[in-house]
Amino acid sequence: MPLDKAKATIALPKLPYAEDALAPVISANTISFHYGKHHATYVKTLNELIAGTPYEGKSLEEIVVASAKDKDAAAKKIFNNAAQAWNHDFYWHSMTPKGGAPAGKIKDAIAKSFGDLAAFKKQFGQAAVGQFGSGWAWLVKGKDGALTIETTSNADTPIAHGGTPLLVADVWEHAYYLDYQNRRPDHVTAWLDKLVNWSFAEKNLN
Ligand code: MN3
Repeated sequence: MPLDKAKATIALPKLPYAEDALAPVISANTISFHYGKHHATYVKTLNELIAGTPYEGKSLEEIVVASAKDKDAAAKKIFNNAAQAWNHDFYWHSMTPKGGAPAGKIKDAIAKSFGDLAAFKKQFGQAAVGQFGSGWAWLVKGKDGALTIETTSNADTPIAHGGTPLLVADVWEHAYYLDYQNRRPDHVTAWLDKLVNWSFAEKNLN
Protein backbone atom coordinates (compact mmCIF):
# COMPACT_ATOMS: atom_id res chain seq x y z
CA MET A 1 0.00 0.00 0.00
CA PRO A 2 1.51 3.40 -0.93
CA LEU A 3 2.32 5.72 1.95
CA ASP A 4 -0.34 8.32 1.11
CA LYS A 5 -3.02 5.61 1.29
CA ALA A 6 -1.72 4.39 4.64
CA LYS A 7 -1.80 7.97 5.95
CA ALA A 8 -5.40 8.40 4.81
CA THR A 9 -6.77 5.79 7.19
CA ILE A 10 -8.55 6.85 10.36
CA ALA A 11 -6.39 6.09 13.40
CA LEU A 12 -7.53 4.87 16.80
CA PRO A 13 -6.60 7.82 19.06
CA LYS A 14 -4.73 7.14 22.27
CA LEU A 15 -6.62 7.08 25.55
CA PRO A 16 -5.86 10.32 27.45
CA TYR A 17 -5.09 8.32 30.66
CA ALA A 18 -4.18 4.80 31.80
CA GLU A 19 -6.86 2.10 31.59
CA ASP A 20 -7.15 1.96 35.39
CA ALA A 21 -7.25 5.76 35.89
CA LEU A 22 -11.04 6.01 36.22
CA ALA A 23 -11.46 3.17 38.73
CA PRO A 24 -13.45 2.46 40.79
CA VAL A 25 -16.21 4.30 38.86
CA ILE A 26 -15.08 2.67 35.59
CA SER A 27 -12.80 -0.33 36.01
CA ALA A 28 -9.72 -1.09 33.93
CA ASN A 29 -11.59 -4.19 32.74
CA THR A 30 -14.42 -2.06 31.33
CA ILE A 31 -12.00 0.37 29.66
CA SER A 32 -10.02 -2.52 28.24
CA PHE A 33 -13.12 -3.89 26.46
CA HIS A 34 -14.72 -0.53 25.71
CA TYR A 35 -11.62 1.12 24.22
CA GLY A 36 -9.62 -1.93 23.13
CA LYS A 37 -12.51 -3.84 21.57
CA HIS A 38 -15.58 -1.63 20.96
CA HIS A 39 -13.89 1.63 19.98
CA ALA A 40 -11.09 -0.15 18.11
CA THR A 41 -13.62 -2.18 16.12
CA TYR A 42 -15.57 0.92 15.05
CA VAL A 43 -12.33 2.40 13.70
CA LYS A 44 -11.24 -0.84 11.98
CA THR A 45 -14.68 -1.37 10.40
CA LEU A 46 -14.82 2.26 9.27
CA ASN A 47 -11.48 1.94 7.48
CA GLU A 48 -12.73 -1.21 5.72
CA LEU A 49 -15.99 0.47 4.70
CA ILE A 50 -14.45 3.68 3.31
CA ALA A 51 -11.63 2.02 1.36
CA GLY A 52 -12.04 2.95 -2.29
CA THR A 53 -15.02 5.28 -1.64
CA PRO A 54 -15.14 9.09 -1.83
CA TYR A 55 -14.92 9.06 2.00
CA GLU A 56 -11.38 7.75 1.94
CA GLY A 57 -8.89 10.49 2.85
CA LYS A 58 -11.44 12.71 4.61
CA SER A 59 -11.16 13.55 8.30
CA LEU A 60 -13.32 11.63 10.76
CA GLU A 61 -15.50 14.67 11.39
CA GLU A 62 -15.97 15.23 7.64
CA ILE A 63 -17.02 11.59 7.23
CA VAL A 64 -19.58 11.89 10.05
CA VAL A 65 -21.14 15.05 8.63
CA ALA A 66 -21.16 13.87 4.99
CA SER A 67 -22.41 10.33 5.63
CA ALA A 68 -25.26 11.67 7.79
CA LYS A 69 -26.66 13.39 4.68
CA ASP A 70 -25.81 10.59 2.21
CA LYS A 71 -28.89 8.65 1.03
CA ASP A 72 -26.81 5.81 -0.42
CA ALA A 73 -27.58 2.46 1.28
CA ALA A 74 -23.93 1.94 2.25
CA ALA A 75 -23.71 5.34 3.91
CA LYS A 76 -25.71 4.33 7.01
CA LYS A 77 -23.06 1.77 7.98
CA ILE A 78 -20.30 4.30 7.34
CA PHE A 79 -22.15 6.87 9.45
CA ASN A 80 -22.69 4.43 12.32
CA ASN A 81 -19.03 3.46 12.53
CA ALA A 82 -17.66 6.97 11.91
CA ALA A 83 -20.00 8.57 14.46
CA GLN A 84 -19.21 5.89 17.04
CA ALA A 85 -15.48 6.43 16.45
CA TRP A 86 -15.90 10.20 16.90
CA ASN A 87 -18.26 9.90 19.89
CA HIS A 88 -15.90 7.55 21.74
CA ASP A 89 -12.88 9.80 21.34
CA PHE A 90 -15.01 12.70 22.61
CA TYR A 91 -16.23 10.50 25.48
CA TRP A 92 -12.72 9.55 26.67
CA HIS A 93 -11.85 13.25 26.79
CA SER A 94 -15.09 14.06 28.62
CA MET A 95 -13.70 12.15 31.59
CA THR A 96 -10.76 12.66 33.96
CA PRO A 97 -9.64 10.97 37.17
CA LYS A 98 -9.72 14.50 38.64
CA GLY A 99 -13.43 15.20 38.13
CA GLY A 100 -15.32 17.42 40.52
CA ALA A 101 -16.87 20.84 40.20
CA PRO A 102 -16.58 23.23 37.25
CA ALA A 103 -14.64 26.48 37.57
CA GLY A 104 -14.29 29.68 35.57
CA LYS A 105 -16.31 30.25 32.40
CA ILE A 106 -17.91 26.81 32.34
CA LYS A 107 -19.06 27.25 35.95
CA ASP A 108 -20.74 30.53 34.99
CA ALA A 109 -22.31 28.98 31.89
CA ILE A 110 -23.72 26.08 33.93
CA ALA A 111 -25.12 28.50 36.49
CA LYS A 112 -26.67 30.69 33.79
CA SER A 113 -28.32 27.81 31.93
CA PHE A 114 -29.30 25.45 34.75
CA GLY A 115 -29.28 27.50 37.98
CA ASP A 116 -26.49 25.59 39.69
CA LEU A 117 -24.36 22.45 39.46
CA ALA A 118 -26.86 20.33 41.41
CA ALA A 119 -29.66 21.30 39.02
CA PHE A 120 -27.45 20.49 36.04
CA LYS A 121 -26.54 17.08 37.47
CA LYS A 122 -30.18 16.28 38.16
CA GLN A 123 -31.27 17.21 34.64
CA PHE A 124 -28.32 15.50 32.93
CA GLY A 125 -28.77 12.40 35.09
CA GLN A 126 -32.45 12.14 34.24
CA ALA A 127 -31.68 12.46 30.53
CA ALA A 128 -28.90 9.86 30.66
CA VAL A 129 -30.95 7.39 32.67
CA GLY A 130 -34.08 8.03 30.59
CA GLN A 131 -32.40 7.41 27.21
CA PHE A 132 -34.21 4.23 26.10
CA GLY A 133 -31.76 1.57 24.93
CA SER A 134 -28.35 2.47 23.56
CA GLY A 135 -27.26 6.05 23.17
CA TRP A 136 -25.52 9.11 24.51
CA ALA A 137 -26.29 12.05 26.84
CA TRP A 138 -24.73 15.37 25.81
CA LEU A 139 -24.13 18.83 27.15
CA VAL A 140 -24.45 21.05 24.08
CA LYS A 141 -23.93 24.74 23.37
CA GLY A 142 -26.84 26.21 21.41
CA LYS A 143 -26.61 28.87 18.70
CA ASP A 144 -27.66 31.48 21.29
CA GLY A 145 -24.82 30.39 23.58
CA ALA A 146 -27.13 28.76 26.13
CA LEU A 147 -26.26 25.25 27.27
CA THR A 148 -28.76 22.42 26.86
CA ILE A 149 -28.89 18.69 27.46
CA GLU A 150 -29.63 16.35 24.58
CA THR A 151 -29.74 12.61 24.12
CA THR A 152 -29.05 10.71 20.92
CA SER A 153 -29.81 7.09 20.04
CA ASN A 154 -27.30 4.49 18.91
CA ALA A 155 -24.49 6.25 16.99
CA ASP A 156 -26.21 9.60 16.44
CA THR A 157 -24.22 12.67 17.39
CA PRO A 158 -24.84 16.44 17.61
CA ILE A 159 -22.03 17.16 15.14
CA ALA A 160 -24.12 15.50 12.41
CA HIS A 161 -26.76 18.19 12.98
CA GLY A 162 -24.55 21.26 13.33
CA GLY A 163 -24.45 21.09 17.13
CA THR A 164 -21.56 22.01 19.43
CA PRO A 165 -21.10 19.35 22.11
CA LEU A 166 -19.20 20.16 25.31
CA LEU A 167 -19.41 16.81 27.11
CA VAL A 168 -20.83 13.34 26.57
CA ALA A 169 -21.77 10.32 28.69
CA ASP A 170 -21.94 6.94 26.96
CA VAL A 171 -25.06 5.13 28.12
CA TRP A 172 -24.70 2.04 25.94
CA GLU A 173 -24.67 -0.96 28.31
CA HIS A 174 -21.08 -1.77 27.28
CA ALA A 175 -20.00 1.46 29.04
CA TYR A 176 -21.04 0.26 32.52
CA TYR A 177 -22.41 -3.28 32.53
CA LEU A 178 -19.27 -5.04 33.84
CA ASP A 179 -19.15 -2.63 36.81
CA TYR A 180 -22.81 -1.81 37.45
CA GLN A 181 -24.84 -4.46 35.55
CA ASN A 182 -28.35 -2.99 35.11
CA ARG A 183 -27.78 -0.11 37.57
CA ARG A 184 -27.40 2.67 35.01
CA PRO A 185 -28.62 5.35 37.52
CA ASP A 186 -25.79 4.48 39.97
CA HIS A 187 -23.23 4.61 37.17
CA VAL A 188 -24.49 7.98 35.92
CA THR A 189 -24.50 9.48 39.43
CA ALA A 190 -20.90 8.37 40.06
CA TRP A 191 -19.89 9.56 36.58
CA LEU A 192 -21.30 13.04 37.23
CA ASP A 193 -19.81 13.28 40.73
CA LYS A 194 -16.33 11.91 40.04
CA LEU A 195 -15.35 11.81 36.36
CA VAL A 196 -16.55 14.89 34.48
CA ASN A 197 -13.70 16.71 32.73
CA TRP A 198 -14.85 20.30 33.18
CA SER A 199 -11.67 21.69 31.63
CA PHE A 200 -12.50 19.82 28.43
CA ALA A 201 -16.06 21.23 28.52
CA GLU A 202 -14.66 24.74 28.99
CA LYS A 203 -12.25 24.28 26.09
CA ASN A 204 -15.19 23.26 23.87
CA LEU A 205 -17.21 26.24 25.07
CA ASN A 206 -14.62 28.68 23.74
MN1 MN3 B 1 -19.38 3.00 23.94
